[in-house]
Amino acid sequence: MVTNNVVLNGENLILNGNFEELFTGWQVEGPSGEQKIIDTGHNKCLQLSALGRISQELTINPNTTYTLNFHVQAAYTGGKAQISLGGNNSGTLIDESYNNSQMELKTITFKTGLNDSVLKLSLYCGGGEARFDNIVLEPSIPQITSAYVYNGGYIAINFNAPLSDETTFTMYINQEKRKSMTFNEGRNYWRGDVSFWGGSWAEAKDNRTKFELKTIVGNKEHTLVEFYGVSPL
Ligand SMILES: [Ca+2]
Repeated sequence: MVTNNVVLNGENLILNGNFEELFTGWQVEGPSGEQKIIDTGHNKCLQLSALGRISQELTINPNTTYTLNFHVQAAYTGGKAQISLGGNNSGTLIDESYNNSQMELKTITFKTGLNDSVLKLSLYCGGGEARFDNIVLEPSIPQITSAYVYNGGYIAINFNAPLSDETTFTMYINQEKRKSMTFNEGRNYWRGDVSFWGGSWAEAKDNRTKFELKTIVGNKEHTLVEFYGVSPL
């Protein structure tokens, strides 16, 4: 067995979630001066005063589980940093507040509604001053721990956790789109003949053959893993 796969990093759906490009990608709401970017020289973060609010709208898939990671801080005692997520059809999905006085990493996992196609993320302040940084939104697709060819014609794909949602994957072989398969919620691996993905045994046995497993993230296709054909020993 040869594991020659390259697992790629997830893709952040948020534009400029680390505020290194100031307010690029964000809609600034509320009175001016209530929202600013603090620059420590090697990192920039968002600071909101009581009436400050910024938001970003994103294309998302309906009925899909997403994970939002972010750093947050309520800079003064009694202050609150707030984050809300709304679907264009289902309305408010999440509205959370945080009062930790130091920057901390937080995670929210949520599912979009059946008829949602746009998600609005809002950051605001419920008193004192709220700071945010490193906002990352990704679909909750479990990481692929390995993907490879074995016995000259079979493909194995292993996830590090069961799928949160029914998810469609598409295989590209040598840059050519071949076949898609939809995996059920709860599945955490796949094994089968390369032909299920539209490939041949000759391709699977050739170590120049490049396999790329992709899925739709937001509104574009994203490569989850790359691996190559393997000559049987
Ligand atoms: Ca930053």
